[in-house]
Amino acid sequence: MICKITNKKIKPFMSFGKMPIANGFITKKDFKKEFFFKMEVGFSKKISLFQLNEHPKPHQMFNKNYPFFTSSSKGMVNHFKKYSEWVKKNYKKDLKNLIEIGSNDGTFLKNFNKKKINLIGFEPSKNVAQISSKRGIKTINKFFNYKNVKKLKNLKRKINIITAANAICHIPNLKDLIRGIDFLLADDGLFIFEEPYLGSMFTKASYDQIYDEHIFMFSASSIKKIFDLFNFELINAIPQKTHGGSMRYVICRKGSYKPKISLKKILRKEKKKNIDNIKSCLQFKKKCEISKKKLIQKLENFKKKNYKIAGYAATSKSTTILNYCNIGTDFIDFISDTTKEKIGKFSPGMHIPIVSMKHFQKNLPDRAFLFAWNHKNEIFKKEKKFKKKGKWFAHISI
Ligand code: DWN
Ligand code: SAH
Repeated sequence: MICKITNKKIKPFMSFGKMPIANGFITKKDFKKEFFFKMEVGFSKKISLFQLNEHPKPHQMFNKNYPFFTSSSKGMVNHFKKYSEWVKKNYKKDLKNLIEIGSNDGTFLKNFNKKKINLIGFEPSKNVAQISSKRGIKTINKFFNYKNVKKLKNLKRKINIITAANAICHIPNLKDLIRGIDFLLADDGLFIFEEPYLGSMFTKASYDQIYDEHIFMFSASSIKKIFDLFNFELINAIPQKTHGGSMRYVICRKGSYKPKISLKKILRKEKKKNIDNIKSCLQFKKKCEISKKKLIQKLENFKKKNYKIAGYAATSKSTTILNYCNIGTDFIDFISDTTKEKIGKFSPGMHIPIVSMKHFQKNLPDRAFLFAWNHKNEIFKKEKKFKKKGKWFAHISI
């Protein structure tokens, strides 16, 4: 495989096998034409970058039927309110122009005053972009890439803040993304984004963060090394609790702001924990293999006891767990979810029926696989009735 930044050859260190589109919820008539790719991961030593080898083309994942909506979790709606407040508080200059990459249904942008700030969302998935437009947010239904960005000639070097959340790791051509940022960002502008954190994935062995959309798993070390190559600079990294452990990164043009002292601490910690080198990847690989064996044993035990098992929340992450561990309807009767676009369809690859939350509540199982373990507080609060009958479990400790 080839590193997507350095173009150097790297050897994949692990394969998760054949994978479908993580958000490719499917109807029976389409089973035969389902798309699969080989999901292998590699690590670029030079820039400490954890990345997928093969992946589907962006429009195969992000199109008019993208079934993930940021507003599907109350916790995330609250988080984006706080994130917007942090941005407003931490940008000490006059905020005139702000662009969000991967703005989805507008959950983040709606927190800003559009009368005072020129707000623009870039969102290639048409159905979610339409929701954001209906909320009155200027949304460009296109991929953020240099070709599309350079059409915004009047905004050249005028954008004070470019933000993103859980979107930059979805963009395979990072060099092109940075070219777009370079075109738009004001001289003293900031590029602020948060992404699932490689360090958290390693600690928890939450390998389900790896799927087609997540081309990269970033760390502060990798982000620093990547942006250094393009005359930009990482000046801050702030850990976040979202999505099971994320990191917020702040980037500026080289030399335009002073890096925070706390950043040094994070980089040192990553070095100490080998997050900046392949050693941690090899440990992670072992952890994944053990986790897979244990999960299958657990499910077999449940079956021996005649337990009814259901899945809770048809997350993108669940696609990796189910396909890597080869878990289908032999173990799990159904997966319940709140998203109407997923209900009535089948899970990608393993074809487990997706049902409503009402179905879950009427057919409480003995054991429920919490696929949205990252939203556990929100879910446990809602599902007190289930707790009286059954127990939650997951592939990681929850
Ligand atoms: O990076 C990404 C993150 C931000 O969101 C995307 N690539 C895709 C998506 O990942 P995910 O599907 O793993 O996201 P969540 O937020 O862990 O799960 C969302 C799913 O969970 C939705 O289908 C809704 C469902 N859900 C539910 O059924 N009941 C969620 C909550 C909170 C609930 O109470
Ligand atoms: N920011 C939201 C959505 C994350 S899901 C949140 O944190 O909840 C990833 C989003 O990025 C999807 O809505 C997808 O359509 C979008 N996306 C993927 N590639 C993109 C690109 N090149 N430019 C802009 N958005 C992109």
